[in-house]
Amino acid sequence: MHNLVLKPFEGKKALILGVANERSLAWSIAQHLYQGGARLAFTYQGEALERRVRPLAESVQADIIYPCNVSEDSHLDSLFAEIKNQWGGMDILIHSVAFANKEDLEGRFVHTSREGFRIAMDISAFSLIATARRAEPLMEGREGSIITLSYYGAQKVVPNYNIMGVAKAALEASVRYLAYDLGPKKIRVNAISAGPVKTLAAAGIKNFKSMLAASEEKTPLHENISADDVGSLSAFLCSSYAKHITGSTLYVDSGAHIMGV
Ligand code: 0WE
Repeated sequence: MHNLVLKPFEGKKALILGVANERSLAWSIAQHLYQGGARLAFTYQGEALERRVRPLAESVQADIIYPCNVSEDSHLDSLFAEIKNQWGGMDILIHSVAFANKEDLEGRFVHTSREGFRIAMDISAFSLIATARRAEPLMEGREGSIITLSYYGAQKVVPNYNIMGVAKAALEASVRYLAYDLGPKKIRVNAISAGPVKTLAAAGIKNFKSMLAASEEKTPLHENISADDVGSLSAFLCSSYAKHITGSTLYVDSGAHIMGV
């Protein structure tokens, strides 16, 4: 039996991609890791987001705050070089990044363009492979944990989620193949499939408010989740309590995914 560990992440180094503001799921994950004693690194994309991310990162004494566009191999190379320089290695990778063109998140899926498909798959799915590949040598001998964020639209049709559903399906499958590849290195790879939360990624999505209301109705627990629920599941997944959990997609959705009608 275990005792409860007060600082489960003491001495651990965590890289977090995808904080946009204080409502971000990635920010809640960061706070849980920080409270557990981890040292943190953050990335941001562009100056507008830098102004949001920098104060948050400083409030948790981040060691590294670095620009990174995940569609640029050169950005990823310099990010991981910086981590190797400053930390010598890393233990935790949080991938909380997704993008599709706004016009591909409404209307008919059959109208998805080649370029819209490419960009959604590149930023939302390939970026996990690209970051995991660079994290692998830095996690050598350290029992690493990699977590990405998914959504139920990967498994079943959610109207208007469209190309993001296809990208999240590719992401969840990538989690399994990465878990297989990195397993011998004792690196675990998992996805968290979160219920809808009002974050920046949800802003500007048509009828999101009514979706939240409908989703609350339909869940067995009759309540929507919060970013904090994603943070606490991440803390569990990064801890040794989850040492034999890999390749999984875990739902934090108040039970929504078990429902038929
Ligand atoms: O994965 C997501 C959304 C990710 C996302 C959000 C945006 C908004 C701004 C990806 N690309 C963009 N592109 C933009 O220009 N979610 C799980 C939230 C979400 O998005 C939906 C949902 C839900 C839930 C879109 C349609 C229907 C449901």
